Amino acid sequence: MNTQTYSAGEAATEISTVAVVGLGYIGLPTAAILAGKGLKVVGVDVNPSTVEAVNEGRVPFVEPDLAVHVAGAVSQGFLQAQDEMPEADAYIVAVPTPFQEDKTADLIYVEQAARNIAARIRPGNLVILESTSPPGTTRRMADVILELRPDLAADANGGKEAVLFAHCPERVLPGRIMIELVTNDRIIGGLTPEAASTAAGLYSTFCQGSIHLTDAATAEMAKLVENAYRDVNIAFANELSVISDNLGIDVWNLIELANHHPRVNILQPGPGVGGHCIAVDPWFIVSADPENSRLIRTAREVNDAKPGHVVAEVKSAVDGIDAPVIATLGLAFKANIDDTRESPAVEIVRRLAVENPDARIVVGRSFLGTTLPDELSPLPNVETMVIDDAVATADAVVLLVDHDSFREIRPEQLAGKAVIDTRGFWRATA
Ligand code: SAJ
Repeated sequence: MNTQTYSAGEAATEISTVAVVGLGYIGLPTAAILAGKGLKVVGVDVNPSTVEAVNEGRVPFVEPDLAVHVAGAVSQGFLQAQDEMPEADAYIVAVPTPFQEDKTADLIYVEQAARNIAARIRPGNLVILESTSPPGTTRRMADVILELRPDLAADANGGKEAVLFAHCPERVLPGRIMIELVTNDRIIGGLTPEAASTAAGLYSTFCQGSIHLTDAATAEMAKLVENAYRDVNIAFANELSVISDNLGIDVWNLIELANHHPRVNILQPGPGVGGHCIAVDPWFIVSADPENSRLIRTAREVNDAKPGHVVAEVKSAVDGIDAPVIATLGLAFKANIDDTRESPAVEIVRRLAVENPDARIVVGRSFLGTTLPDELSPLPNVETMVIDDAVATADAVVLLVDHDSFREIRPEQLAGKAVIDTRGFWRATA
């Protein structure tokens, strides 16, 4: 299929009802934005507390501006949530696609959504997969539906009536979702050209960026490639930080200087790479072609090894202190959000606690308050504490996430303590 591009507002849609399947970090913002454009949106989720929260106009997680969109859409009657699949003109599937032990994608939630859609779908309907998926998943989702509905086909042929299937990968950055949903360009890959252009019509109701049309497998791969590209670049920065530590060089200074070159733009090292996207998606490429994905695999391994490097650094900082107190700041996978999925910060705290049973790990309260993630709550030597007390009581302070609120910690509070700043956070304010 040739690549075609739509500009904002160019395509039209006859779709008036949309079911958004999965009300998580992508599904709920998308549902709220579509509802804000006057489409009738039903959000479908298996979690009763999510359904209840949305129907009360509340959001179950922290994302700037989302709450106001959801509350407005629900109060005006354009958005409601339920656990059953409704009939709709279009279905948007935004369910998790986790990876399994062997790093291959687990498509169980996509397949379950497909089975539920099969029971409701009518000729002419559109089904869009938004979940990040290995190449071939949109086709597989269509196959699950069409096996259950032999009266329908992905292409009108043999007397069957057509339904439309497309992949439209989400590309928004957590923390900026409500802005980027509207302003980012989108890629839409159809199983047929008609499916792609019909999906473009739906997305053009809110997307102000350009919408680029292609086939489904290319769209699936494009999304994986975007995140693998970022992972490889972060791995470069993380590898530099380890080399610099060994050579006694300040990596932040080094990167800042190198980035003055007009064609060099090195990213920032950190405690590792987390989140449900960049830490996961590159593996889908590796499992699609293990032999030829050497760089992508190595980047994953470099980033996954970074928490171990931080743990070793902290251990050496408190070496010789009897029953040390270690304050850790931040548990989320990145700044100013409450999402701890695949978070290197959680992994570092867990390992510090398990590998140093005599140490007390005090987690400074930020986005999660007094709640510890499941990986940490059973550990006897981990507790939360208000930030000032955690810092005051600690022998070593480990900054794991660059939350804005940590700016309130004054330099004199850190005096005389070992400071392990994995983000170059305090250096930036110096
Ligand atoms: N990180 C660094 N150094 C950096 C940048 C990031 O260590 O210079 C770390 C972060 O701390 C975090 C991880 O990488 O642990 C990922 O953070 P991120 O901000 O790079 O990306 P995500 O996971 O929040 O969102 C990414 C985005 N993809 C790209 O930028 C290519 C987003 O656009 C996607 O929509 C999202 O993945 C997704 O859902 O796939």
